[in-house]
Amino acid sequence: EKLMNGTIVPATPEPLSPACSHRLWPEIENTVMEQVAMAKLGVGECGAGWQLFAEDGEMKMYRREEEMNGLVVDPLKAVHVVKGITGYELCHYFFSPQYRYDWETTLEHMVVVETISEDTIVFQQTHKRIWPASQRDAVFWSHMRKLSDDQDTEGPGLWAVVNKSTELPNYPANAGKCVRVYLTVCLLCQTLVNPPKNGGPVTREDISCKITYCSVVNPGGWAPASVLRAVYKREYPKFLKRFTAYVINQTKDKPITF
Ligand code: 16C
Repeated sequence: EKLMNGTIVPATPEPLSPACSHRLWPEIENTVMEQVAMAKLGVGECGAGWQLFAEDGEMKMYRREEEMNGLVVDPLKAVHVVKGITGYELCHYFFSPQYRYDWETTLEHMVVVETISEDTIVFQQTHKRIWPASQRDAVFWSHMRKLSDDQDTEGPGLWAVVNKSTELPNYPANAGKCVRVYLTVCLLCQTLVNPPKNGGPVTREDISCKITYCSVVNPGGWAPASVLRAVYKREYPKFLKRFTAYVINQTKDKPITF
């Protein structure tokens, strides 16, 4: 930028996330970069062994059977395309605590433990019990951000929410009746715009969103493998269908937010 007196000043850099001075920041930064890079890879590109286990219209869900110390930790990767909503809108409803009980059916209780900044929150959640295992809880940071889209720098870009388990002295693991689960979750959303032929304003008819949802949950303690696999085969498709339908419903009469 050239000032009136002729001085050249560099263009304003992208503002840093307000969470950048927090103790968790280096981990958040590294995890977001790693998770987004993984999410961008197609199932064919990110290692062998992905099996399709659920399909419904545009939605496809893959898992890889994996165990760690005798516990099922199968990674999940889901892709979906949904009409009428943007990546920002999906991420906003996924990230924001005030909507969580509306769409998260496995949830029993949620507490915001720390608000690090507008885009970074630490949660404690208790989930419904799966018989015959013990009830589970999770403590995780959640971070939402806009990413630059390499293919289309002028476009609405990419939005992501990354959730990752963390430790908090005030919420020790396995202290009460719950066993602590350890999760790493990434929701990556790319808005696709079909410019209207008449040159008119973009409506919800002209937009869609390509979603990638990746998740790894370590159950943290004993749970029968067959029960666990049966539960996630039912619960992940239910989550993605219900959550996307919820966002469509919430936004249908609101202006589009990119
Ligand atoms: O990503 C999702 N939700 C986010 C906001 O809540 C966040 C939470 C992830 C929760 C991860 C699962 C925690 C354990 C759940 C226990 C299962 C309860 C099922 C009750 C059925 C009556 O990232 C959307 C998450 C969608 C969750 C699908 C269910 C995944 C089950 C994975 C197996 C967990 C091991 C449980 C061992 C008993």
